[in-house]
Amino acid sequence: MVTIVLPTKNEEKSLGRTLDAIKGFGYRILVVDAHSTDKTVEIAHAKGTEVIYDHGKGKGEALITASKYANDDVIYVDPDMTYPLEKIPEFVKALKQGYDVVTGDRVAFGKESLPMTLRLGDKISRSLFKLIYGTAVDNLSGFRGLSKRAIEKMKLKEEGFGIEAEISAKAVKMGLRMKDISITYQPRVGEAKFRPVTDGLIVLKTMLKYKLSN
Ligand SMILES: Nc1nc2c(ncn2[C@@H]2O[C@H](COP(=O)(O)OP(=O)(O)O)[C@@H](O)[C@H]2O)c(=O)[nH]1
Ligand SMILES: [Mg+2]
Repeated sequence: MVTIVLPTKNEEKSLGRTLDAIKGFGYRILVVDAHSTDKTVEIAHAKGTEVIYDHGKGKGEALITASKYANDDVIYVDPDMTYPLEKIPEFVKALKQGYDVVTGDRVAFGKESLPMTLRLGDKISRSLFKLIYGTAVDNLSGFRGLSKRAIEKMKLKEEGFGIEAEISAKAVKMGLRMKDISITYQPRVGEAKFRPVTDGLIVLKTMLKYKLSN
């Protein structure tokens, strides 16, 4: 069964609402938690959701850990109220049609989809990716679908926020079938974990790393 993976590090303000919004789809839901110190896990358990733990090394570690527990295609999405969760079935449909990497593209949607503060970083990341790999991807999107086949082939390694760039890079290099779905992006509920400079540089380094490696 398709698994929806929700990475959490202190997301008590938004996890409950996220779970309520997605439970009706009937997919398996898996919370991967970084030993949150707030009520995140309590909320997940109260809603009957399966919880597994990583070591808090970062979002990448969470997704890698979760993919070992998934037995089919995976949709992962930040449970921070930023992404249009009602689009999840559209992502699943694309995977079932044979796409391997489905990316929620915030940039393509236009000005309304991203706040000013995020737009510049996202444009830079997208343009650099195009320059290096020849195709534009919303490289910082936290809403994606991966086919079972892609997960097995990619053998993901990046434990931090470089994971998105690793997925995009490997998808292009391995010739996997990619599809973008235009999405909106809402202001975040709760505290952001992405550090613009430190993590931005990690994303850039990751893009270069997988261009240079085999
Ligand atoms: N399990 C786990 N989740 C994490 C970790 N670091 C960040 N997250 C989660 O990963 C998601 C992405 O982080 P976020 O702050 O939303 O970054 P942004 O979407 O790039 O601004 C959020 O749901 C975080 O709670 C971690 O070390 N482990
Ligand atoms: Mg987020």
